[in-house]
Amino acid sequence: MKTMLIALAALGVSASGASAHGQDHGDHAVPAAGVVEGTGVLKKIDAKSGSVTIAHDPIKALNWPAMTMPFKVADKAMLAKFKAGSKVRFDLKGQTITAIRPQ
Ligand SMILES: [Cu+2]
Repeated sequence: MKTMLIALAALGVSASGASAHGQDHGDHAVPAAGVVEGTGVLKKIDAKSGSVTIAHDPIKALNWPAMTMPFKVADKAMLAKFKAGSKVRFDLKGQTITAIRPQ
């Protein structure tokens, strides 16, 4: 019985660690891999501040699950031809989108 409780406690720790990882992956450091490509749907475009909210698909290279999150864009002009609802493909360097194109 004692052994079982210890095993459950260990499971609890690793499970909560995993979910925190998923929830706050937006704060992760820049991956060593450099530019990574992602796909998703534009939810919100803020051309003035140069940021977008994307419901992105899982990004395997970063071990990110699918989620909706904000990104900065390297150049605001890149956003001119997009609308909320557009399906896009984007290059990501850290938390910044360096290129974006229709999917
Ligand atoms: Cu995300």
